Amino acid sequence: MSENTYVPPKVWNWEQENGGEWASINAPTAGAREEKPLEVGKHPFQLHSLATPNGQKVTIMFEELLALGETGAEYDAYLINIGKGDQFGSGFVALNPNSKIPALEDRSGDEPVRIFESGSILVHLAEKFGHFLPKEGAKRTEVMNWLFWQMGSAPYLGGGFGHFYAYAPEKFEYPIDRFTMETKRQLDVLDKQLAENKFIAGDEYSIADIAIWPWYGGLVLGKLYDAAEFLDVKSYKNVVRWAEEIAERPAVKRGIMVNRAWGDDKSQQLPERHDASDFELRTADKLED
Ligand SMILES: N[C@@H](CCC(=O)N[C@@H](CS)C(=O)NCC(=O)O)C(=O)O
Repeated sequence: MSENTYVPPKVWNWEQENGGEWASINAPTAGAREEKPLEVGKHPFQLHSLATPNGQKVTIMFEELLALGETGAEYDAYLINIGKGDQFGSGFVALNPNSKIPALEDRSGDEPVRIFESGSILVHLAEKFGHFLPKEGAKRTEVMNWLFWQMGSAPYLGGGFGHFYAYAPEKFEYPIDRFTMETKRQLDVLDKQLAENKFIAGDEYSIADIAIWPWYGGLVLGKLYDAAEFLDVKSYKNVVRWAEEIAERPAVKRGIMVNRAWGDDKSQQLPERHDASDFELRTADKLED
């Protein structure tokens, strides 16, 4: 157990420089920090996001809908650089008062509709286009069960395990132990479910898979927090089988490129997407030439 001499004061005070990654953007207050309108493109859907796991859920969903021939799902995807604080611009805050990506505007109807929280966005799109969410009955409930499971569980993986294992300024044993235990428990929940089912909610690919894969699929495929060995992800064989299968879907391959603007392989980054041809013509390697 690490030695700790911290005694909480009677009233907490914000010390801006706590040294952790993201310290420069985190604050205990909400609301816009600067006047900054959002751009508006030509398509019915205007997405403002970043290719983190939460952002990837939505771009995968759009690419899956387009792959099914739903041309009404065309979208403009604009980059929100959360490291630079774009999420605190007035235009973004009007779309999502919680200042977190992903945020979507649906301009397909008479009045624009704002949608924030990735789960709400997935349900909105699934209902609008009639795909990846059964319309009624037990099958719909099971998809919703797992969709809400993801929303409640991933903060322990990202904000808990990922934060203390990868981002905190020092390694503290207590939180790493606590959140590793919980992350492994969650992986075991998924492993047991996927031992009995091809996809998360049964026989069919659904928004539950689309929500869970970027987090837990990413983790077992070694793409999150450099933690695959530490968590012994290979032992979750059913999760690995499912994650590898979903990674091969062409729409998933495209979806994870959108709003990505970091990493070594620039051919796999499409910082903004405004047209299907952008995957061929406007990846970061091509924009540099
Ligand atoms: N529950 C939210 C979580 C969104 C979220 O945490 N987004 C992160 C990136 S993965 C973010 O925008 N962080 C910026 C910040 O906290 O300032 C959802 O599912 O949409």
